[in-house]
Amino acid sequence: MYAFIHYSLNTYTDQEWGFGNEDPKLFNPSNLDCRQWARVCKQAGMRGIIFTAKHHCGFCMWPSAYTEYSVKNSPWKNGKGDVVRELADACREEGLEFAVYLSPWDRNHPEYGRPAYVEYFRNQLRELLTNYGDIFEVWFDGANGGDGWYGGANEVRKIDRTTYYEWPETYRMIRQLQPKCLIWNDGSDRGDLRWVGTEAGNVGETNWSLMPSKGDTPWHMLHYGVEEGDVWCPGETNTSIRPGWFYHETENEHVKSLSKLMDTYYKSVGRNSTLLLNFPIAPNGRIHPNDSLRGIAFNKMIQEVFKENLIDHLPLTIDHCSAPDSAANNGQCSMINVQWKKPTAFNRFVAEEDIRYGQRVKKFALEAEVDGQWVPLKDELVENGDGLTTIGHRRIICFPTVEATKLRFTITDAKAAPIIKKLGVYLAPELTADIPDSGEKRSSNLHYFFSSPTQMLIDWDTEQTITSFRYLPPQNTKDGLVTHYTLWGSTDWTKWTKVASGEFSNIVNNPIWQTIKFPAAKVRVLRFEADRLSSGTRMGYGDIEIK
Ligand code: FUL
Repeated sequence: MYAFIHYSLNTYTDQEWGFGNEDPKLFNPSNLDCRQWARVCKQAGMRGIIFTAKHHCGFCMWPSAYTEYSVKNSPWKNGKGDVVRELADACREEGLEFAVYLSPWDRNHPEYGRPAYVEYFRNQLRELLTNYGDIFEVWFDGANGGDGWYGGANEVRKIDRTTYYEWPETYRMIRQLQPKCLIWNDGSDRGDLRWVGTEAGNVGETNWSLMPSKGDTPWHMLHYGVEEGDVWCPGETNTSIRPGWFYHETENEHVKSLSKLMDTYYKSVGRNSTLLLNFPIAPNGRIHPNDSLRGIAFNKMIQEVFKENLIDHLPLTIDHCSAPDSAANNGQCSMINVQWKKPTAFNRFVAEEDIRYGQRVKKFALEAEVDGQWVPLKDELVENGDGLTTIGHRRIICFPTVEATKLRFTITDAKAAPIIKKLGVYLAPELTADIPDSGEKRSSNLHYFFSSPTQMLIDWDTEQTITSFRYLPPQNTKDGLVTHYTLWGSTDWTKWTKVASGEFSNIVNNPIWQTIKFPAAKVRVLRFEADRLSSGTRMGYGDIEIK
């Protein structure tokens, strides 16, 4: 587990994606404290921090020599500050590793889309890789919405993400400057670890650490890995402790609950993946107490669940059985048996392969002897099937508590002779008094209807004063999500006044509630227009809330 930290001008404009023309003067935290970030992350069980040195808006959190669009033109520390430096130092003081997120898409730079920008990008990366000590990972976000300020051009710039950035050249530079640094890349050239295809905090229960070295990576490859892949490219599950990546005051009560975070842990670390958990920084320059307390509680809960391995001091016996489906060992398989002196209660099973020898297990079975009867156990977090497929670096299986005298773990199919490094059996405490869930409620009892495929009308019948509009995009499809909108209000159905317009940043990858605030408007009817959709022709929605 390691932390993401999202902090930029967006923190001061309440946005998820800056357009690139936001004023650097907005960056003026009253109490910026990187030591606090590092301490919180450490107590939350994180081994390192990946920091948004530059997000899509192009604003640099370090005084880059190659642009004026940075902290050096902000009032913070009279332009003499360097957030990257302060955080790199704080990480070292706390014994954490440090890494950087550098957005390839830059909505500020005038040359974006042309070759000169690629050189600029590399120069910035060189600064980060030479001036701040060891960097454990570089994160090259593939997101690109096309439009931006681009030095005042205000236009849409399309790039070919497979060729434009000339990744092979950049990779050579990284390998030379920081040989141990991992490359995360969502673009075309395979990096050292991969996105898992969602920002919701889960990877497939079947999760191979292999990928094909070339070609496109459709969602199922990202999410499940590729059994026959030819390069080692494990999944990194990235998600935020709140709905958004950047801080929004409206989300203070929506920090993820402990059970949601544990679910994320089991579906990432417990599925052969690392977990990259984001903590946004609040405008004062600190992690908000709601997030820090929840992060620390999360780590405490993990320690609690895995505090005692119930098979630690027991002898394991190995039997051989036949596994006609298995290519390994001529159809033979191994059955590992554990026996307790008296019935023992447990609800978690952990297995780890020694991945120095690759990832081998394809399928296994788990059975417990309860009252003299063998009962099969299955992963309760998986909807279809028993979920007992790949293992890899670590696999955690969750099931309702059983009281058993014996446990049997059988590898029924493997690519080669399996090498199991560790087994564990645990009793996780019940989460009885959970912190209220971040779960967003459906609260609408509004009267709304579509006047066209891209236009929704909300009608109250009487005049209302409204100051905010919230849109929950559809949750089970990538089609019809509104990415750009205009809101019009009317009191008589004839004269329409523009209430707000703009972009719902990053809505496709992270389809969370979007909140628009505006000066009080008197309306009887509101028109929500989709100026642009993610794809498809019909606007979709999960819910609407207006106040
Ligand atoms: C996405 C970005 O567009 C978000 O803003 C965020 O940085 C997330 C980690 O990656 O693709």
